[in-house]
Amino acid sequence: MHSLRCPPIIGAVADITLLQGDITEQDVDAVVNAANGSLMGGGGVDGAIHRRGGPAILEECKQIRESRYPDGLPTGNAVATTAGDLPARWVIHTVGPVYAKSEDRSHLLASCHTKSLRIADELGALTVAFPAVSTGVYGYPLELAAPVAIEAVRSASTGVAEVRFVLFDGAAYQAFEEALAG
Ligand code: AR6
Repeated sequence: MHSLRCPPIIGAVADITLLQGDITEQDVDAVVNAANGSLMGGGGVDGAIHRRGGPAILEECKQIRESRYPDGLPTGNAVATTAGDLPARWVIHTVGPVYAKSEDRSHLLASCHTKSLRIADELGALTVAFPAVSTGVYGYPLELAAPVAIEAVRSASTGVAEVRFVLFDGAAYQAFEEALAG
């Protein structure tokens, strides 16, 4: 039996959808993890993904650290691993910026989204779920992060058909709804 893998349709834009819920339950090709540079897990969405996805994710993260990023994954970058026991096929780990009042780090937050979509294209993922990167432990205000995330996805040239922002609570959902309308 032959299988044909189509190249990503570069030049296309993804449909953006919003959902209030838990990203670990999403039946998509890839879920994006709001990781830290160590790739060794943590709290928030990172903790939830590793808990529900099981040890296979951490194993692959360790290999990536050893082989490609001995000093850790730089902020604004992304790498992919298996999704282990999650419904998704892959986890794309990205490192968002820690919010700082004294410095505009929005380009790094935008980069998390464009680089994650680039990895999704390399994998052939058609549906990708993002959390609200940097808006938890890393302190990025939702009303600042949401428009950056939406604009980065809107302007990305990608073969991904659907980008689903999965927002954990009502406040995050509202911020993304306003950014999408704006
Ligand atoms: N599904 C969807 N969204 C979630 C979930 C979930 N299961 N759990 C939390 N959120 P955070 P960051 C939301 O802190 O700010 C970790 O320790 C949460 O409400 O997970 O990028 C890492 O290891 C918030 O809106 O990520 C890093 O050290 C959003 O996900 C650091 O936190 C992001 O919150 C990264 O901080």
